[in-house]
Amino acid sequence: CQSRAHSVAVLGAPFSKGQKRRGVEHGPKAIRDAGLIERLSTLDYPVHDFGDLSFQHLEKDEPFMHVPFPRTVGRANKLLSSAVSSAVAGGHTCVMLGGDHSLAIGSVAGHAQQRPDLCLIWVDAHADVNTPTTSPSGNLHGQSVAFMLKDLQDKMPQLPGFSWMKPFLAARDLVYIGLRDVDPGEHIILKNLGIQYFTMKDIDRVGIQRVMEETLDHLLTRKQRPIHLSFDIDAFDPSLAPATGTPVNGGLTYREGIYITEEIHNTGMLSVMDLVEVNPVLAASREQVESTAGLAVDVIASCLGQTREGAPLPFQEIPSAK
Ligand code: B3U
Ligand code: MN
Ligand code: MN
Repeated sequence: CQSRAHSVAVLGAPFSKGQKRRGVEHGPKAIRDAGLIERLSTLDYPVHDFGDLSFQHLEKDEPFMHVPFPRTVGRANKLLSSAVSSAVAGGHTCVMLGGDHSLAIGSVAGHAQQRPDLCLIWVDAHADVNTPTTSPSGNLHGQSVAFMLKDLQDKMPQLPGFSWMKPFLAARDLVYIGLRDVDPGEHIILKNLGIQYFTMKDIDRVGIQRVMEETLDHLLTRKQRPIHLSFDIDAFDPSLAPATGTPVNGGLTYREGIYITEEIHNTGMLSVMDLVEVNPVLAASREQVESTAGLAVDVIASCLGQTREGAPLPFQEIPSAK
């Protein structure tokens, strides 16, 4: 299938100012330490590790309303969007390692610069679609999608740091999977815009197989087009992914998570993915860091073609006895 022909670019984004807890900037290192590059090199395409971006620290960055660090977040995302745009233009399938989920603003925007017809699959306990006005926390990692949606344009104030971008995504080109902690303002947005979403309750009711069938039908039936997968590790149950900033009980099982990524790989249309919100500092132990980061590696490898059935490489046929 199509994504096999591509090379993979890995891009680290050690950034945490989309929320107030420290540690999520160490996500890229934790995921690399869990063996990401080695694992991807067992799959059958070239892997280019582009290293980590370095984000500037801004001395003066007053809150906008109750939104902290708007200029810092805006500038980091501007930098990330150019990096993702270049990687996609260079013919790579791009893997962005966060960092907090505000980074999806730059990642999806940079992807859209090259592939304006992309669609977005958002796997998360949270909808991250608050506007600065509806947000209970003010944190920008809970508002990423609101910056992207054309349909929310008239509800978004102009934040300092974000003049480089314009909303580019239609509500019908987005599907959520795994929701279980949605704020009241977000719920109204999901309903008013008619966004397709599957909560954990939907997964309980119809099963992950049907959820994926409906997700891909919704996004790909009319035409084949590039997929952006934005995967927040807190979509998983906290028993599997404890090292994250805002764990919510009742999340995806390991098998549900991997089923999602296997099905996305099978479309052959995955173009960019984000793996965000791994926070090694918030873990209670080393084991928790390793299990959360190891899970992130499994998710990424599965998106890129690692199968539970077993990959055919390095054998094309059964080796003879001698
Ligand atoms: N919806 C809440 C909480 C939250 C969103 N994303 C995360 N937490 N990780 C908010 O702050 O907008
Ligand atoms: Mn998120
Ligand atoms: Mn989340």
